[in-house]
Amino acid sequence: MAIVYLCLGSNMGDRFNLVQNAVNLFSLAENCDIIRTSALYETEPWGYKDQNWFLNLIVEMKTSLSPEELLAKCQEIERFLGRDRTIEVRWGERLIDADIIFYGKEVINTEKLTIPHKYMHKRAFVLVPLLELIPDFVHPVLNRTISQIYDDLEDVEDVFLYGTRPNAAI
Ligand code: A4P
Ligand code: MG
Repeated sequence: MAIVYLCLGSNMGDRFNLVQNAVNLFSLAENCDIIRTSALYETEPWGYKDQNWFLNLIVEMKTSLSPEELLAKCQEIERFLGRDRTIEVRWGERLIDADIIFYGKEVINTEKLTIPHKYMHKRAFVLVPLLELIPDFVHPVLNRTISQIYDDLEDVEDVFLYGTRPNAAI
């Protein structure tokens, strides 16, 4: 059994329903038990800026799936919700994205998987919801807590609790 953290995101279509459906599908998945989720956030695009804002949240889950099986489950849920990777650009728009941020304290570097997620320490949209759940968790490669990593962030993109973004069309 491992405790894992997934970051879910959407910036196309009915973003709210897509992330909610993704959480529901993980809760129904065999060998996956959701423990908690963070709040839902509306976040400025990181990376490629000229695209819609995202909705993001973190899901904390207990699972007996291996990291590879969990990745396959993430991709199955993405596909089920309509994601087609063949028409996407890097860091561009997507209906739904489910990334594995942490798998316990494991460090994995294979062709298919990098855990902890390779950009998580640069992304406020990942760190802010993680701060709610595990501020004192020590990143197994950087050897710093989530709070410390967040405090050191440069170029912080805007992150609002869903519904509190000024002038947003909800
Ligand atoms: N892969 C390797 N490690 C992992 C992991 N830890 N979790 C591999 C999930 N997948 C992992 O995935 C491509 C491949 O990454 C997978 O086949 C898997 O084998 P992908 O989801 O298509 O993503 P990518 O290549 O990492 O690039 P992508 O999706 O363009 O970028 P990201 O890193 O997923 O970022 N801004 C805000 N505010 N909120 C967002 O959610 N998301 C992105 C996409 C960019 N900007 C954003 C957001
Ligand atoms: Mg991804």
